[in-house]
Amino acid sequence: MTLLIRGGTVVTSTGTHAADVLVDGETIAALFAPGFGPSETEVSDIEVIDATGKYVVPGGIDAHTHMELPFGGTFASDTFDTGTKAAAFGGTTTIIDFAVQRTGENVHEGLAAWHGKADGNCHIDYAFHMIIGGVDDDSLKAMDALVDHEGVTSFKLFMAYPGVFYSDDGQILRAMQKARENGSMIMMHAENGIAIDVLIQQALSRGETDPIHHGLTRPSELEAEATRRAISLAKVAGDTPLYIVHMSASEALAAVAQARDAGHNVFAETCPQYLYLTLEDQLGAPGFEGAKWVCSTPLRSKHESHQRDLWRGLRSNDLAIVSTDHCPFCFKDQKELGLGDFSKIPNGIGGVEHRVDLLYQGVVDGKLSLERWVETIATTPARMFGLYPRKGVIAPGSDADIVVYDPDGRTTISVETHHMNMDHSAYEGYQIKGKVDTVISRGTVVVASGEYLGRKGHGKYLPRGLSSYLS
Ligand code: DUC
Ligand code: ZN
Ligand code: ZN
Repeated sequence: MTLLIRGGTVVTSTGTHAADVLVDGETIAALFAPGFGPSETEVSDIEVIDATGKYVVPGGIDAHTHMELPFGGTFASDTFDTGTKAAAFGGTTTIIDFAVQRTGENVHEGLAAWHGKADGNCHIDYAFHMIIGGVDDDSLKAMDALVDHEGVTSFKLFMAYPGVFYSDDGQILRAMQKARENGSMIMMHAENGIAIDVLIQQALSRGETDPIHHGLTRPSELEAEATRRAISLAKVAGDTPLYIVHMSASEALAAVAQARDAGHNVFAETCPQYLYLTLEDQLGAPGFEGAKWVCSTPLRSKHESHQRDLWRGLRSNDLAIVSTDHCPFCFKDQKELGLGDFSKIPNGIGGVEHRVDLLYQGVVDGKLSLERWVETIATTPARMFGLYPRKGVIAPGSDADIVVYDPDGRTTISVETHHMNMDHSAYEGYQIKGKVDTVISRGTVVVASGEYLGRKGHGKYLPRGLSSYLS
């Protein structure tokens, strides 16, 4: 099948220009100056997509999702089937999910389990990072094997969640030294979990059980402290590439900016929830309502500078990527596990369907350029995690993962209309001045005018190379 996307404005990380895009099979064949592409009479079996007045952008890459993650006595409520379909609706054509090794488990078995969940169930392409929940001789050896043979080239460690995923400083240093040897990236959940657990116990003993105390017991200073410590350990390990996930705090961002200015291989991402939602307005909602927004790192105070600084960090590239940390839990029976004790609320917000739209709203609001929108949602994730130039760019030879985005369309986010397996929306009622019009995954139209045309099993596993940003 040949597709011609005609009349649109192609946006890439480096510029915006009118062009027609020809897709042959699963890949992009050519870009033409407007009107210079083939006509219907010249090519048989050609489908023309009229993109007049619309942007033509690379399919979104969400580099941080947790389908079916076991957490807090339950599982994230999206399967690879429901979650990747929802992602496609929202203009995301690749996810990088986190396979899990928990303390005491075997890394290879953890990865195999993740393949078992995803294989044959995905609507869009997918890749894996690996959570290393128990750094020891075996898991360090497994890191080499994953880089060399499995296409897994990034490893997440946790400075939070003692007893679950937590690594101490010695374990972190060893994993960083290993990553330095094999060229992979260390991704860090940077919060001082030992200190946080003390604050949680003190709050609970004072009878402070509401969801807002989740945020109050995870102060931004403890995100910053962990971020600074992670950077120091990465330096000591030989300047290991370090990627701080789900950054929410100004002080942590300042630490990353300082390290980057000094020339270190330090990168960071933020997520839409930290750009739009706040401790007071969401986590502090009356009664138990705030449980919907319990995630870690937590939402920050609107009376502090965090959101302003995060938007600025996105513009300056101190924040390289916007991912979702998609980790949905239903309110009923899942978030409710923490009724009367905020520390038992499963941590996570679902948003895989809304990232492209929510960041486009940043363009509308004058906080990001169009090119930077594309860069932070697609191109940089591809480069950062070894998928470029197959993904993340509209160029001949790249996979035909393309979104036609309508700046004149309107999107209202609601549980009534979303496709994620969640009984509420973290962004209920949010209005976006833009709309995903058509979504193409490897040359197949999977969404057109709100209608779903894709299929479970279309999505393929993407073994990844090393990051393009590292020598
Ligand atoms: N943070 C979350 O909010 N959920 C899953 C894991 C994490 O680090
Ligand atoms: Zn995390
Ligand atoms: Zn996460």
